[in-house]
Amino acid sequence: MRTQVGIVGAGPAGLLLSHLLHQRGIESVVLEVRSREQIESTIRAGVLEQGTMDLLIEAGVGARMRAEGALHHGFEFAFEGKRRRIDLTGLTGHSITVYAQHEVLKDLVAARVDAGAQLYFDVSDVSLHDLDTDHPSICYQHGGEQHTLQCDFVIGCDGSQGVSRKSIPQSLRKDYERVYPFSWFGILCEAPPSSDELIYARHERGFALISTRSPNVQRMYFQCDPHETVENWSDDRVWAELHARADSHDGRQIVDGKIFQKNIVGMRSFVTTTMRYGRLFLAGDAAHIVPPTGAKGLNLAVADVKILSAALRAFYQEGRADLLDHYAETALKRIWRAEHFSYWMTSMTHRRDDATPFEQQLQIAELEHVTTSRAAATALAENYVGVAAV
Ligand code: RFL
Ligand code: PHB
Repeated sequence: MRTQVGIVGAGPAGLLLSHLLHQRGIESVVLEVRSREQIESTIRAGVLEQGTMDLLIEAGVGARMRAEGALHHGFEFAFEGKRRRIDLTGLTGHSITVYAQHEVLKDLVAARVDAGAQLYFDVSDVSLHDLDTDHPSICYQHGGEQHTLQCDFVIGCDGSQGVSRKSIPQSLRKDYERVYPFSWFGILCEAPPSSDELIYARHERGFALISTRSPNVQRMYFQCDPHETVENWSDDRVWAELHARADSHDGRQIVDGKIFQKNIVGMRSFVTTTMRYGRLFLAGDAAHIVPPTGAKGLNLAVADVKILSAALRAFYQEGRADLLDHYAETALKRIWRAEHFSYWMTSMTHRRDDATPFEQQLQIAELEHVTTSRAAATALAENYVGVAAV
């Protein structure tokens, strides 16, 4: 089999790239190890930046997001028993939409299937070959048979554990990493929203985040030990912890409900600046990871493929390779901005067991500052909505 662009992974990066390339007259094949049902039901991100929404709408896959997603014009920080609002729209003129990642995936899969895309789920044994030549290929198993896909380019959109990044020789790769000494315990529950807007809470017991999915389903997280297990946490214990961390002294309380999913998410910052190796390009989590505190991961994946689709269009339609040559340099500006923002939001709001009382007071001083200084709040808001200068 032959195609122009072979895409490994049908997450947001791979599916959106394949869709954008199709709209620019470029053929692609997407290979995914998981089933369609699995990718359409895995609970992950929830916050879409304005630029992500605009691109999805422009690409014709934003109708359901517009109808069912919730537009948010601000969020709150909870600390020292009080709540302080960051007026995203007032400070930046932009907003965010809360719309679950797996709903974005359903919309993208439907659009790709409608267009007759070559999208293969349940593939296995994916390996990449001849990447440093102009005729790379991808070998994989599907339907009990061995296949080889010849292509002009291979795009690695296979997330942090995929095969693409590992196919770049370690000696050529420049990687940067930070592992945090805590994780997030996440729940989904049947309850009305606890608040009109998201709440990021800093408490001496640890961080908590009150998010939402729909008028009837809420998403909440609290910082936990990385060795914690879901079995250790009864529903009552979860609610006691969330109340302790996120309720405010003026009587505003989060609303309990029936918990129907619990999971634990690790926290890591990672960047490989080697986003290209010959005819292989990396996009999304395959190239970089952020802790979820800044809500940037999905948005960065979308930003990467926007740059990459324009570069591939210039290559095929104008015979220009310069945009491809500059892909990593262009993408890394936004990536490092988001890496810093996510690290900073995490550091300002999470408990560290080794923090001295002095350092704990610094966290509170910083939260006071970003919630009272218009200049500091504007900088934070620009980063959160995704319009910070890079
Ligand atoms: P994905 O989504 O991991 O997709 C990669 C796909 O590749 C497949 N794959 C392979 N396919 C073929 N061959 C192989 N060898 C393969 N190996 C893997 C996988 O099965 C998968 O389907 O990467 P992509 O497309 O780069 O998208 C990145 C985002 O998914 C990720 O950054 C976000 O979910 C991060 N994130 C958030 N991002 C935001 O922008 N806003 C948020 O509010 C937000 N909240 C979150 C998050 C991530 C979380 N978790 C679980 C880490 C909240 C959480 C809890
Ligand atoms: C979510 O709703 O899952 C969510 C929201 C904001 C974040 C991270 C996750 O920063």
